[in-house]
Amino acid sequence: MQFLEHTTLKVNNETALNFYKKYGFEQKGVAEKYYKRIEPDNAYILVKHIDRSVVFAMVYKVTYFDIRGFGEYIRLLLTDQGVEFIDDRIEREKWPEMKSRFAFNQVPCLTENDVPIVQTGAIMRHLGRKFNLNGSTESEETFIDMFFEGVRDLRTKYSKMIYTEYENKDDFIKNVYPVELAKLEKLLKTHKNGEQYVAGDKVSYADYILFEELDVALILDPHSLDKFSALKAFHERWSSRPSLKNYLDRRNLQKVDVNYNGKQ
Ligand SMILES: N[C@@H](CCC(=O)N[C@@H](CS)C(=O)NCC(=O)O)C(=O)O
Repeated sequence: MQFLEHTTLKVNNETALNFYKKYGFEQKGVAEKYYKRIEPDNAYILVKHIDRSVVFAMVYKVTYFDIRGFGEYIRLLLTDQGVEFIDDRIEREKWPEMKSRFAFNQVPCLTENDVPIVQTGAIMRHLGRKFNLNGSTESEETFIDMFFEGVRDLRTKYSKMIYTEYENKDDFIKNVYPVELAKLEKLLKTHKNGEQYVAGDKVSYADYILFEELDVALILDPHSLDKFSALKAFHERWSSRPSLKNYLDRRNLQKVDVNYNGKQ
């Protein structure tokens, strides 16, 4: 997409004319007797075209490990929104020497035109503001924040099990997941009966975390969504979303791990 604009100048002498030509202005004509009190009274009309898509183009880089983890919400959002980004995947061995570059010594980090942003929630909200994924009203925005944080809580419980209590996996599937997923199912249904997006009829940044965590749930237990029809249908809709298709196909092909200890 191009956002062409032009800016126009008028000058009355050759020196000024040549000066502006050096900076990309073209002479488009002469306005006769333009000046009332200046000699010469003719004005050269100069025009410069500005491609705003170049001026405003942001360069994005997502720095994270070569796993899905927290970085995946950001990758999914940018991919779905058609925003190109540098997918910077850190090699584990290089991490110890890199860590101190990041504000809290952790990733994910989104770099936007050289400005680093860390903390997953802050990154997602930032992108939500940039790409209009924050709802249309203050209450929608609050709901989206609330939903996002709720899904993060589920992830925290999941991560604790994966990294520190993997032997409790069956118990987690039987007793923790159903309780947590029931909360999300209920909340999802409060907007358009859960048949569209988290916040109703418009995609928001919370949709990406929900999709990712439902996908992670299905990897842990392919039956985890059987009793949650709204969540299951949501996951199916997002799995076949055209804007994500290539990305998801590639991810499946490459068998990218969900967690860095290889358990899932
Ligand atoms: N509160 C942070 C936590 C980030 C975090 O825990 N990052 C982990 C990977 S998921 C990390 O950088 N681990 C490496 C380390 O701590 O050295 C967020 O939400 O982004």
